[in-house]
Amino acid sequence: MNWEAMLAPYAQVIEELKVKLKGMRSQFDYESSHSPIEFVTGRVKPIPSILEKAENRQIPLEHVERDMQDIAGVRVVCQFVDDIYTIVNMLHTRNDLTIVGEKDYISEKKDSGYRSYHMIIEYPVETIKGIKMVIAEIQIRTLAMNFWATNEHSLNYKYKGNIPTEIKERLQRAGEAAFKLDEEMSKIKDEVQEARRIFHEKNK
Ligand code: 0O2
Repeated sequence: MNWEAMLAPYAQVIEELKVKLKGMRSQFDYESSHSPIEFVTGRVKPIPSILEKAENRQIPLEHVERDMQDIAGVRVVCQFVDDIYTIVNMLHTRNDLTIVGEKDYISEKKDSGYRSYHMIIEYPVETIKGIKMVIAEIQIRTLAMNFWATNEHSLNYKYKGNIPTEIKERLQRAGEAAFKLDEEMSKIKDEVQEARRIFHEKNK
């Protein structure tokens, strides 16, 4: 399999989605209104991770493009939980992508304690051979959820998926604390937004 050639359209999708999402962010800034997007990142899944996931989930390599939905991954990080649903609703109205799946791991967290909103989209990308429909995953989460998930991901990597029970329990507690932080911040959201707006206006 020529992985580089196969993955090239995925890299293009990520770049295009990043430009569009960052564009949304700038539009909110120009209007001096609260942006539901704090920052956007993206990555093409590294080839060793694709191979490992394919093996774990028993996906034949010829079906990887069809069955592995996070080869192209874009992450949108927000300040507040409400912002996540604002972005979800905005993505639903777009004509340049089709939403083919959604998982709300916020209202129902994963057993690990993971919280995030996942959207699986189909996105048409122009290649030298014509239009290719590429599947990508958009993860939308708050800063607090992102902090938790990044640390848990590192620990999972370190312990090869078998995090010791004591650390797992700490992670569960940290996950609940992160959720509580999101809840408390939501309650003072208007105050925080007003403060940011004043700061923004002053520094224009
Ligand atoms: P990477 O690139 O290193 O992050 P599915 O289980 O397939 O039906 P799901 O849960 O949407 O549906 O997909 P999957 O494959 O379990 O997870 C996709 C991605 O979501 C993961 O990518 C992670 O980025 C994130 N994720 C899911 N569950 C967890 C979790 O418990 N903890 C953390 N930290 N992240 C999670 P990968 O494959 O881990 O690769």
